[in-house]
Amino acid sequence: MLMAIRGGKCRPRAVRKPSSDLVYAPPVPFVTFEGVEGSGKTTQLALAAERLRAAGKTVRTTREPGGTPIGERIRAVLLDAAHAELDPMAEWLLVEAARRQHVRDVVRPALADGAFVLCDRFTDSTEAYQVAGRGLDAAMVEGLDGRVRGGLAPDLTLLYDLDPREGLVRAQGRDASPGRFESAALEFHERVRSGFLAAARREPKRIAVVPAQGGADAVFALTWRVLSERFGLS
Ligand code: ATM
Repeated sequence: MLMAIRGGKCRPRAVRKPSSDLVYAPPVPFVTFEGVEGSGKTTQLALAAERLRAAGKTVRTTREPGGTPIGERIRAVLLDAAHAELDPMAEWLLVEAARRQHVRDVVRPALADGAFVLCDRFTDSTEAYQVAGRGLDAAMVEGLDGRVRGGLAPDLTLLYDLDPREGLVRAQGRDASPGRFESAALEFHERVRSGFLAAARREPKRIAVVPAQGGADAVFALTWRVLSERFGLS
């Protein structure tokens, strides 16, 4: 039987498709990188990919929203600061549309090919941004999101935790013009951070909270410690 690595142990990973038939996914990890704006998760993902490749792993990096030609177009709509009037439910449905395409066209095929898949944001961002941040109904979001993912869940999530005030200063230094999420009020970003931390409290085995205040190298030492312990790498 094919096995998946989770919580340091090998267990079968059963994936329930919407049609309710069970398939077994290959024994390779699906790792997601989460955090508030400016938390440094994208840099950590790139460093992790480099280190894993140096260790001989096949690695596929990707992101949400995005990762497919359709998803990248949806991303542009979502991030455009000119779209200030975008309705919260419309925003969520765009996120889910991009995710559906991404899971089908990128994540599942890469896992099937035996690649280590590193994804910049995934379903925890929906809980943080759309539920905690925008105030959408948690059960509604969870229900559709589960269908969209077809039951696919990360084996490990690295959550880079940072005070959003610091993150927004970092992001302003990085981006020429602020995007639609970056332009939201500080209180919104504080709710997003609380949403991420609530998910981490609920799922401590899957979500590793990494303090993100330090420089990229210092934070990467923590990233690598989590990855190497979880997946038995040296
Ligand atoms: P990043 O480049 O920071 O990952 O920005 C993508 C944005 O997409 C992010 N904005 N900020 N800050 C949050 C947003 N997003 C959601 O609102 N819900 C989601 O489910 C995902 C995956 C992303």
